[in-house]
Amino acid sequence: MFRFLRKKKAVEASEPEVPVAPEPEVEAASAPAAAISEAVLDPVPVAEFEATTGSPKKGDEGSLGEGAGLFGRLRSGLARSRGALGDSLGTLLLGKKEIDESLLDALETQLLMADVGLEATEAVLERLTARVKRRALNDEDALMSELAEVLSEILSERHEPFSLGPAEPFVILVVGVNGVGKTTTIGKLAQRFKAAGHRPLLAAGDTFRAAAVEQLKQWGTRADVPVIAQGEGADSASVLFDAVSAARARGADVVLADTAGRLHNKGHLMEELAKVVRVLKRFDAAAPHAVLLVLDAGTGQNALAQAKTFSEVAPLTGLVLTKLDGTAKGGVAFALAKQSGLPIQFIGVGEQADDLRPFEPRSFVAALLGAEAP
Ligand SMILES: Nc1nc2c(ncn2[C@@H]2O[C@H](COP(=O)(O)OP(=O)(O)OP(=O)(O)O)[C@@H](O)[C@H]2O)c(=O)[nH]1
Ligand SMILES: [Mg+2]
Repeated sequence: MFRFLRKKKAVEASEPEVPVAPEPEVEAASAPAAAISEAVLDPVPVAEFEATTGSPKKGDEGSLGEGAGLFGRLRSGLARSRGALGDSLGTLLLGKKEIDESLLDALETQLLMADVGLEATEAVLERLTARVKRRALNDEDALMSELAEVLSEILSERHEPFSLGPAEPFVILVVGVNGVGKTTTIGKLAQRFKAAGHRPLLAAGDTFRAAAVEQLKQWGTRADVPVIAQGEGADSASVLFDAVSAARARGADVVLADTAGRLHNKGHLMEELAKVVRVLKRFDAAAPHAVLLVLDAGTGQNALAQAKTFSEVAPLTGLVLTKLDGTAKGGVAFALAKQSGLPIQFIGVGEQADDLRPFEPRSFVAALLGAEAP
């Protein structure tokens, strides 16, 4: 049962803002391409590498529980979406004792405006009506609590926490349109896996921009993991092939492969991605073992179109929904859960390493609606 914090509004308002550490500056590569080519970039130990509070233990990379502090961070990360969804739903239900037609209409409008999408909205309204009828509820807190249960249910149906399978190296291909947070997500995952006792290796498969290699190298340095790169303009598939060979030679158990941002409506770029997948399969028919599509939550309903087109060229296994902290469109998580056919496995709610966190439906809904940690 969800417990709501509406009566504690004053306390919440005075909660200190959680400071957000800036991302490292990413400079354009100063080294000539030749200097980077064939480079197997050895890790540089970083003394100040911080083990984050969110560090999982080995074996639970995708099912981290929420401590009170982490939940507070999640809640502050989702503040804008809570404004668009949770608070307005709370206002609609205020003083309501039953669900009538006009309340259903208002809820529908609110859910659609908050990017929940048509299918998920219809499902919410149907299920809520059925539950309220069945239980003969008659006060606003009970209604809100039922709404939270229904929202959690929708997110849970496809839910599947990320986990590293037995394959070694376990190859994770990270794809998505430009600027959604692919490279950052890889850096954060590298830190997370490393903290859980794994031996990750990064593959600089974005060969379009020299700066992309530099950016990945910085994350490699931070997380103290090796980065395999070739020169700018190299064949992305060949970099990944190199990386998997290097992982085998060095005993790395996870390969995190970056790829160039590509617009989902550009056929030739998508064909190139299909080639990357084919080349990886030559190594191991089961590879890539995971293909994560990174989506910027701020794109709202367009995220669905991206999921559809990418799934036509690469065997997607899960979604990463980033930048939830910068948008009011967090409701798109429901649309994705209902319509994409893929589980959301990680969410990004800020720029610190532990702001990339395993997606947990109940925590997400509680943070979105202003309830206590489940
Ligand atoms: N606030 C916030 N910023 C994020 C998050 N994830 C990524 N970013 C920022 O988004 C920007 C783009 O991130 P990148 O990781 O470079 O994105 P990308 O998909 O690799 O971009 P391309 O390689 O150009 O396609 C960076 O400034 C990141 O710091 C998040 O969850 N929250
Ligand atoms: Mg990138």
